[in-house]
Amino acid sequence: MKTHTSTAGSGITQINTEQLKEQIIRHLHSTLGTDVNKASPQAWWSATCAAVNEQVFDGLRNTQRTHYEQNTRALHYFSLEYLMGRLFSNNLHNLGLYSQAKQALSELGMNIADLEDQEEDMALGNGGLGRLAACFIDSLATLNYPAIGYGIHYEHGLFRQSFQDGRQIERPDSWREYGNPWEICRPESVQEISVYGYVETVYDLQGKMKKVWHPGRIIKGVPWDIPVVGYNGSSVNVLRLWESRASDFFNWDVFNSGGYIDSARENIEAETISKVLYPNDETDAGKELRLIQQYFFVSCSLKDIIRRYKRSHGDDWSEFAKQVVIQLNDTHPAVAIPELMRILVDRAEMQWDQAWNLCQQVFAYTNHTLLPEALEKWAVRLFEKVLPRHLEIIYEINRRFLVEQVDVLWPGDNDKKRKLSIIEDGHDPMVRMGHLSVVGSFRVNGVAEIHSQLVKSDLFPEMVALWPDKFTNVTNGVTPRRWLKACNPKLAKLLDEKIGTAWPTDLKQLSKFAAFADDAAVQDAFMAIKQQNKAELATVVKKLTNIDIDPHAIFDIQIKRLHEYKRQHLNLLHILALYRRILQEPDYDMTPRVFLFGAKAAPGYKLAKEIIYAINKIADKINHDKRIKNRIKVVFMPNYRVTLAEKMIPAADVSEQISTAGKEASGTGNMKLALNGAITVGTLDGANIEIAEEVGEDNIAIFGLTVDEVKALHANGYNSMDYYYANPEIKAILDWLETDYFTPGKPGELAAIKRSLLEGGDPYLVLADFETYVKAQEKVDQWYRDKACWAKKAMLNTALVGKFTSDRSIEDYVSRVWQLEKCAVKRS
Ligand code: BZD
Repeated sequence: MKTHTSTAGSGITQINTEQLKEQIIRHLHSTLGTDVNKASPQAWWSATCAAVNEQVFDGLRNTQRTHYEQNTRALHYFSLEYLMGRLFSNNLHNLGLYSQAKQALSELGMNIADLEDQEEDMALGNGGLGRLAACFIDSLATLNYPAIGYGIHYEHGLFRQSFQDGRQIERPDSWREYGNPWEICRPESVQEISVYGYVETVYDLQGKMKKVWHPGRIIKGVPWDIPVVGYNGSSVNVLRLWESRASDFFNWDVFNSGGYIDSARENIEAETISKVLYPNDETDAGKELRLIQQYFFVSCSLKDIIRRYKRSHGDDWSEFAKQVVIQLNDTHPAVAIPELMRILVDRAEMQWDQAWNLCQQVFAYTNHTLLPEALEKWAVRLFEKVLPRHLEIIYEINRRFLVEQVDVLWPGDNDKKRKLSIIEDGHDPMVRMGHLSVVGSFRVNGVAEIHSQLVKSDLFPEMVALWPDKFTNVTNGVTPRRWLKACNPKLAKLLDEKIGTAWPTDLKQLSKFAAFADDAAVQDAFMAIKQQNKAELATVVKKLTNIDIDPHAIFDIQIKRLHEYKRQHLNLLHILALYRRILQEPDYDMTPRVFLFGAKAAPGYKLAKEIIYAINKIADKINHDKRIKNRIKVVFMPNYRVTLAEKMIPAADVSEQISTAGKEASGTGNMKLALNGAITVGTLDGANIEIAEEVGEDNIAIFGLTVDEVKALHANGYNSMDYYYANPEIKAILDWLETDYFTPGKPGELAAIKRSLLEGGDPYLVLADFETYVKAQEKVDQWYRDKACWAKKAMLNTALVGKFTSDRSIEDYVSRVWQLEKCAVKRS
């Protein structure tokens, strides 16, 4: 019998297969109350998690003690979303225990893959922004930076998607219905927060004015800690998520006065706050509950930070900005700025200037979007109702900003004041959260080079004039532990053999793999792995959709949220063009291709849902059309999520990154797919530009208008009708959508797409980019015909995207924004 021993690093106890087996059985008995003969897979999974947690908690204690003893400066990442996915195999990999666990379980008669499937995804996020937060906390722990993630402990994460007659159906996600082994409740750190009510102006005995907020409701925040295990067991940091509960104090009052029902209602209302994640990405909901969610987690988190600070510094605030830096993941947590001001001015009785100075040293803000509809604004009346004192504070921040900054640089310029004001004027005045975030932060960053440039030139040009040094870039990245090592074990093994095992924490090492790009034997090995991954995905596809796909076809994958700017409908028009060509020319020569989609549409986003419906209907028609001879297959995978991404990405040949230039801030799926050897078909948008720089133009299929061309086209008046009449293929395809060809007996069911592209003016320039897109796809088809040529390009993609590790992003944040020191964890 082989006995592996863990290679885990300093913070974690080493353990071997035999010890792991003993621990699993012990937990089956004493934690799960069952035994090996009758335990369900769920019980085996829980027992294994409990065994893993013995190592995790060890690391957690060591890390927390070390940070406390060393009194380290720490990053506090504020994010409304964390899209964690599953933690089981990730924690095993990061502890260096995966192969031990696999062997231990196998000796106990269990298959590790079956146990992995027992776990629900922790889907507490919508898309890129939430997944980025998850990659970042992985890298922070791996790099030994003291950091804590703060967010909301949603009872229901992102909805589960299924299709009924091709239409998206949403069902609630109950990810922790039967408990979650990875989280620890911390009742000792409960916080209470206030909302609603009114503000009273009072004067003390010296005649000094004070503002007193009399809240209308008090809510309890209960923290749940999720250990974040660094790779090789370096540090174990914490993700602290707040759950809302009714405050005991508040409710007993009502209860005692006989208002049992009222008390129950208030309970429900308080608990509603952390009930569900808002499923809108990009467009903002603007609803009262969302503002309360934002304030709830921000206020709990700030109080938590201050409690910890006061433990070592008492009421002396002089070290606060040295100890604490807070990153705002988009504007969603920006209410932290007035909240910290309130705590400092109203509670700690600090002078305004001193408090403001402190705030401006503590906060930094990441922008993730330029889409106008996604720039968060709150109606002043709503703010006043929910957070009356904070609105006053925002007005004061704004007044001083306009007088002391704007009017000094542009004296008497009311246009500038109107543009820069945190309060947008109008019949329904609004609080602009982006403006507030820029004014209240010491640093502002975009998430890819071009995006950061556009943040400066198009979004906040005057703010740049005021504070040129405030603005910087940090290009996004992804963790190679989850997105290569764990999800693509065969490729990981090949890399280990060819370039050594340092790449998971030093991804630039991958460039050594470029030396093998012309080596026929390595090409064969690389392509054989891709082939096996494709065969495995074909099995998953069959199981989920009952569609047969050929693993020898090109696997062309578009996985991301459904949004017009991401242009899944451009992909669809290309599919229709190929289909039509085959029908018109039965011997049309093309490499067989499987088009795979994975995407959720926001439940209220009508056109996005119509696009899903159209893809499903067209898929159904094409997949059953014998004349196609399997040259095209179309699959819409239901319920796209992290776990499905982990199965699709290793199997991709082609990565669709086809947003309108200037609209996709960065993208991170583009990085994951290239890392796993997919060739990008993409526009010069977001991080695609930097991927192209890294892999070289021979190894990526770039098409479409550039950002400048997009701007020029809009400026000169874009008319999509011109393309409709000028290109017979476009006309035929769009007209096709109006017939009942894909929806027998129901003509017009797919017409919404045509309408948006013609009458709707085609805001995302689908028709303008159609022709070059089709050409790029033809080029890809030609490339694929030459196996050696394709293998080389695919291998070079893997080899040359080392820049896009989230470890590099974190080091960029550290040097450009956070100024943290690494802290090696000592074992007790
Ligand atoms: O953030 C995404 C951008 O669209 C991507 O280009 C970028 O790569 C990632 C990470 O920086 N933005 C989002 O995912 N945004 C949201 O999910 C979101 C959620 C709620 C409200 C508004 C936006």
